[in-house]
Amino acid sequence: MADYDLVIAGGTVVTPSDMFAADVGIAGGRVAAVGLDLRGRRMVDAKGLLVMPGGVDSHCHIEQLQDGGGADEETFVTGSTAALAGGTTSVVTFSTQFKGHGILEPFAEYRRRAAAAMVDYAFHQIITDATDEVVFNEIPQVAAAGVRSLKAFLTYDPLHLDDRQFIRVLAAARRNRMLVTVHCENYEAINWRTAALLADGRTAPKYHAWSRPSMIEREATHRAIALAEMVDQPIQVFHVSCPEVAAEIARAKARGLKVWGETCPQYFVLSADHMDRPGFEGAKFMCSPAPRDAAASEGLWACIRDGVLDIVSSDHSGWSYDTPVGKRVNGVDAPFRDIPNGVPGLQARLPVMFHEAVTKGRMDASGFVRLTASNPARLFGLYPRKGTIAPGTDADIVLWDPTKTVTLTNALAQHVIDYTPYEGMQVTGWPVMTLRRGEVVMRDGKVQAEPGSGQYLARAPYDMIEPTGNVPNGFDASAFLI
Ligand code: DUC
Ligand code: ZN
Ligand code: ZN
Repeated sequence: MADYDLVIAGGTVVTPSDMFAADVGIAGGRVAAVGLDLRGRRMVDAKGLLVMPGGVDSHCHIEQLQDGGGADEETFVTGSTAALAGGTTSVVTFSTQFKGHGILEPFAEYRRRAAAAMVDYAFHQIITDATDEVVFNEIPQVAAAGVRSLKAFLTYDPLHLDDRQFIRVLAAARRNRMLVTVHCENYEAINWRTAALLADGRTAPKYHAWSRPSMIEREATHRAIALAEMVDQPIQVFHVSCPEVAAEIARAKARGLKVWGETCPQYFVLSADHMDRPGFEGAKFMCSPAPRDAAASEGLWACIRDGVLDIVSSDHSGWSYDTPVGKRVNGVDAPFRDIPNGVPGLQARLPVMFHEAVTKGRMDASGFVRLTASNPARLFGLYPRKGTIAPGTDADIVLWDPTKTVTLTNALAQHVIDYTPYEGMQVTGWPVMTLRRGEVVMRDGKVQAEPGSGQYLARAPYDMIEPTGNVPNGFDASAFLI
């Protein structure tokens, strides 16, 4: 007799801590059993395949509203399609604030737009203007609506916060039990070098990397950590590009601070040289922080092995190469300063990282699952519902063929963006089926999911982001509404 709606039979189940031959029984959209000889009304043959938790991409920009109107090209439908095609079943994306405005209206608009998603989704709330109204009145309301992370930019016009504003965001997060994620680069240093580069006629995309060398990322990371320590507020440093930046996080961890570090596929397989392609082509690889060099990429693996960096997200950012609203929005002769930053990676994240991590023998599949699914789920309050395979968890599962070799091209990509920075890269290891809450939503590259079938993941307070209780002089300044 069949005990389950569906059984994935004969594969190798990969959890964050283990790998073993077993069947997975699914009932009511959840994992009901992991065991041997399970019988389901439907059977999926997973012989020769890895059965892994669906990816959790905790940093991706989807349908992000732009100052002055419009939104990113990547919609919640196209972004979901790309994610599911690549084996990712949950995302944490952004609700953004525009200076001079509050956060409640855009948050409602993001909730409205995201209702079309097919992946499950949560939000980080970007704060660009830490007014009294936002900090004391509105942040508590988005927290109550299930947003447990804020994002602060220490650079970028018009997003960046000065130190005073950043401290106010840290304090608001502490009062409301939220994590703060931080884009760490020094605003004034970038502007200073950019002005000099442009004055010298150095406008090509490759000078993007020259404008923001690694020490300005290191400085901002150091500062963010010091200020977070003063407030006693846990933070995650986004998109760490190189080991010298990760060293700041390692020092903080060694002192017992709640500081985590994320990196992205682009920092393993791209370098500043990619931005030196002829003409405007280098724009395809422009993101911030800028990719560094091969030694930096290799050095990131030691940071991962040592547990300093524990999450790989995509930082997917939707700018096409050839459309008027994308990288060319200011023309093909635009100086690097005026070219939108960001690379797409929602779909490519898992294949690129599996190839670099597992196929190349740097770690086993459990390590890969930790980096790309379970650690992001833990840090953002979604675990164990997301990020592992065990009785009671959502049946978000990717069946992965570790022997399948594929050449990445934009023709294979299902995002709306018209290029991939990984064009021509050969990877071994490929998602062949994705299940989201027990439903087969991708088979052999074909995504079949109803728009609107994704669920909003409201997050409740969780232990990992509780403050430590250590404040300078035992005086908790964050308790004061200042
Ligand atoms: N950097 C970011 O911080 N966000 C999106 C794109 C990028 O390159
Ligand atoms: Zn960023
Ligand atoms: Zn980003």
